Amino acid sequence: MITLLIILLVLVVLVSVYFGVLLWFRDPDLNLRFDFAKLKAIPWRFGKDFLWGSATASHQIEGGCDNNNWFAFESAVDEQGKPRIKDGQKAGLACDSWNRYKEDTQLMKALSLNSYRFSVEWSKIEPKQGEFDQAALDHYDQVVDDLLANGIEPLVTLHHFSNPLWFEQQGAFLQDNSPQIFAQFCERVVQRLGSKVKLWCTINEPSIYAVFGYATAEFPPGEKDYKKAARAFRNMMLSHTAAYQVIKRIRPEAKVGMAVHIHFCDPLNPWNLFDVLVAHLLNKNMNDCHFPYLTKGHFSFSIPGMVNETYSGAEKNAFDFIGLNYYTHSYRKFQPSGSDHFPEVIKLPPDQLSDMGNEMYPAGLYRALKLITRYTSKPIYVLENGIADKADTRRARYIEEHLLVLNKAIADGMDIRGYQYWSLLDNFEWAKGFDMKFGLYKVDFDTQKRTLREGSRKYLEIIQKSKA
Ligand code: IFM
Repeated sequence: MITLLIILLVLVVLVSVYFGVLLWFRDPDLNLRFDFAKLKAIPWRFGKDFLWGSATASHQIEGGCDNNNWFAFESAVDEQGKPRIKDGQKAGLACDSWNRYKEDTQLMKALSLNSYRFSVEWSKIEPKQGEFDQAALDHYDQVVDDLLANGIEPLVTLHHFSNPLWFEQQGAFLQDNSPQIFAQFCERVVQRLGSKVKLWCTINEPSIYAVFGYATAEFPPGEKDYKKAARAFRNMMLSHTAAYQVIKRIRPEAKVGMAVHIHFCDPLNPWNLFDVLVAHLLNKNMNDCHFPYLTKGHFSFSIPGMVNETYSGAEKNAFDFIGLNYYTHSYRKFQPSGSDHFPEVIKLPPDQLSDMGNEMYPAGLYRALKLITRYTSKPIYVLENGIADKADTRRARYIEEHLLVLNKAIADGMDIRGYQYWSLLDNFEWAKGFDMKFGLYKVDFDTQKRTLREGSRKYLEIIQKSKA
C-alpha cells in the first residue's frame, strides 16, 4: 500500500514538474487568432502623419551590383556542385531601378504612398576600402531629391545583406573591428544625405544575415557553423550601435533604428515539452535577443552544447525606434537524430500557403508588436510585411488582415508610426532568385515594364480610407 502511495506521489510530482516547466517556457499567446469581422468594427486609427510606404533593397532591385558578396555567391556552387541560387539565376540588371528610379517614384505616387524604404549599396559607394565614389553618392542624393519633390519621405537602410567584396574577403562581420569599418561608411553617407533624410535604418535583419550566411548556408558565404553565425550576429548588433553613434553625432535630430525580423517558432505539439523547449530556444535566440541588447547593452546567443556567444556593456537605448519585419510563423519539433534537431513542419496544404511556403498568420504581427513593447515604449515602424503571390489570389487578403491587426495594435495603445509593404516591385529574392513575386507591381524582366497587381489595390483603398 505504502509503495503504491509513494509511486503515486512520485508520479504526481513528475507530472507537475513536466507541466510546470512546459507552461513556464510555452508562449502564452501561442494560439492567438483574430476574428476579422470584429477587427473591422474598430475605427480606423492611422493618424495623418502615419507613413504608408513600400520597401526595397539595393541588390534586389538596382542592377549592376557586381562588386559585392552576392555577386560572387551567384556564380558559386555548393559542396555538391549545385548553384547557390535557384536554377543558377543571377541578380544582374534586376529591376534596373538604378536608372528607373524616377519611374519607380511615380509608381509609389500612384498608390498614394508617402514614404519609401530603400537601401544604399555599400559596394557602389565604397568600392575599395577607404575610397568613396562621389558619383554613387550623387546618385542617391538625386533619388532622395526625387522622392522629396514628390512628397515621399525617404527611409534609408545602410546595410541590407550586401557587403563590398573587399569587406567580405576580410571576413565581413566576423571581424571584431567590423563596427568601426561599417561606421566609417555610414559617416560618409550621412554627411552627404543627412540634411534631407530624417529616418535611418542601420542594419536589416542581422539574425537572418548571420544564421543564413553562417549556419544554414543559404546566404553568402554559405557556411555551416553556429559559432560563426553567433559572432557575426553579435558584431552586427555592435555595428548598429556604432552607426547610431556616428549618425547622431552628425545629425542629432535624425531618427535611427534597425530592422528586426520576428518569426515565431511554435511547438508542433504544444503538450510535448521537447517541442516547447526547442521553440523557446529558437525564439529566444532569433527574436528576443535583439531587445536586451538594444535596451540594456547585453547580447546573448546560446544553444546548449553548440554555442554560447555573449557581449555586455554596449550603449543602452542607442536607438530611436524599432523597425519590425514580420511575415509569418512556423512549427518546429524536437528531433534527437539527424543533422537538424529542430526541423520545421508545415501543417497546411500548399494552397493555403504563400509561394514561399509560409502560412498567412496575421495574429503573429500582434504577437511581435507585443514582444517589442515588453522591452521598450519607443516608436515602432513596420519596415517589412508582404507576400510572395504570383497568382495574386492572396495579396489583397494578406494586406487587409495585417493592416486590421496593426489598427487594433494602435487602438490598444501601441505607438506605431508607419508600415512599409515588401515590396514595391517583384525583385531578386536572394537564394530563390526571381521566382518569388512580392511586388505591388509585377515586373516583366524582359521589358522592365511595371504593372500594378489587382491585389495591390487593397493597399491603395486602405490608405485612402485612412486619410478620409
Ligand atoms: O526579400 C527579403 C528582404 O530582403 C529581407 N526580408 C525578407 C524579404 C522577403 O523574404
